[in-house]
Amino acid sequence: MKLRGKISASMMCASLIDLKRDIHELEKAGVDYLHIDIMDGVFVPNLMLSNTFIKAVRSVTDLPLDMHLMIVQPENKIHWFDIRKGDYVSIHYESTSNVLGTLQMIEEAGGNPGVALSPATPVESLSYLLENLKLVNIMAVNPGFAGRAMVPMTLKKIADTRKFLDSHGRENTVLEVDGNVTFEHARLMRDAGADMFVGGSSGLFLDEYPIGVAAKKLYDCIK
Ligand code: S6P
Ligand code: MG
Repeated sequence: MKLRGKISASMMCASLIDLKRDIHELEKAGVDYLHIDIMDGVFVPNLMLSNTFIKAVRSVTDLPLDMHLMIVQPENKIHWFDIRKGDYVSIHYESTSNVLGTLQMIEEAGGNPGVALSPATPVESLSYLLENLKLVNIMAVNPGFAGRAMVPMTLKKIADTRKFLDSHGRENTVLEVDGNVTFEHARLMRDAGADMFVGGSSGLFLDEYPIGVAAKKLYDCIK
């Protein structure tokens, strides 16, 4: 059975000046998670968000977080983060030689562990991690920036991932898709088997619609 389609709002696309206003609009719109991209300038060529940012977010909302760590050696940094029950915390498969150990650390810290796969990383990388995984984040763009175009193989990769998870008895592992989630792409990604959609500059923080209207349209695409 399909999991309910969920939206995880990409906070690097929110207004840093009017962050509180945007978070309250996201709450009103009923988004499921706040997606927090953490970038270290090494794993990806960009610096973004931080544990201090998370603290600020926590001071104005109880929404659960969906942390996406794009940092090298995450195993040395998991303890920096305020991880709470109900949060997802994903590390990149490509970011450490100790993927399994880091997932175990996330679980011990009270979070739901996830693995993100950059576009060129095969789905089969998940083979020996499935028992420790609550979420797989399929990157639809090369990680590092908002506003990039979807890599064409993404829809096939989502379908392959869903098939892979289901054939290993992991129907309840959440399949998240991150990057260039437009309304049109969201429909296709949903049909391919995605459950959680990162709403960024393509489908949630838009010039033409307020957040509440965009969220409603996006939810309509992922029923
Ligand atoms: C990219 C990052 C993403 C972006 C999101 C932006 O490295 O992991 O979470 O914030 O993809 O969305 P969009 O619609 O601008 O691609
Ligand atoms: Mg992300």
